[in-house]
Amino acid sequence: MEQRLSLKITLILILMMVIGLSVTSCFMFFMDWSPEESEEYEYLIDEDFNDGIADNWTITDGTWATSAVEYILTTPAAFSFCYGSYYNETANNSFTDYTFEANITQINTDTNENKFGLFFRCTNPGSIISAAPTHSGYMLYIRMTNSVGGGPFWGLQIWDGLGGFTSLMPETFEPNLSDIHGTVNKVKVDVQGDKIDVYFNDVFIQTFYDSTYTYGSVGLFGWGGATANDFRFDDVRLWAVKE
Ligand SMILES: [Ca+2]
Ligand SMILES: [Ca+2]
Repeated sequence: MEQRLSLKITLILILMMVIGLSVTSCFMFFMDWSPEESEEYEYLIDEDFNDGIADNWTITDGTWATSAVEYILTTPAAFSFCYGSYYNETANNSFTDYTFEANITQINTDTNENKFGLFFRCTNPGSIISAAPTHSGYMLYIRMTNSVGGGPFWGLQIWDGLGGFTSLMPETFEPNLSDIHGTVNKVKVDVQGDKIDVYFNDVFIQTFYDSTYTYGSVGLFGWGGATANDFRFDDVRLWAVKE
């Protein structure tokens, strides 16, 4: 009898554990576990441009305007020229590990040279189009299409501060991006030590390991094309683990 009783108790305990685990996993499934919701993290940039002011942004090249909705870059019809705006480039280029994201859109339908996206870990924010280019850091770009056609594409480059770059990710087709002009794409990069994670539209895409730049500021950019380009940036956020 005693053996039966202890067997019953054991079975009941196992049943309670199974129920407990199921309830916990259901709870975790429905919870939002994104780091931006956590008290462990703090925003260092949180800009929606809805006040009509691009607070702490420094324009390096190009014509940038702030509507009460978003940050607008108009590039001239200047093939292979890049235009950037950096977040407070002199004061905040010591960011180290962080997550950086923005909603980015191309309005016009130039079908050729039209890269745009995020600069991160810029140790020397500056022009990459002048006669003496100084920009150094990573460039994560998306592109609706290219001269060959197809798309959308993306790529990840390391700029050396002398106008040259190497590709961590050569231009690649990516189905999780939209190639419909006027449609928002959310671009996100997470840098922790030498680990670089890329996300598009909240979908994890790929991890890279590179230690060329371990700290630096962030920026937004768009390239000129065969025609003038109209790029839009919104909901630019950067967060990091609280000190
Ligand atoms: Ca906005
Ligand atoms: Ca603002």
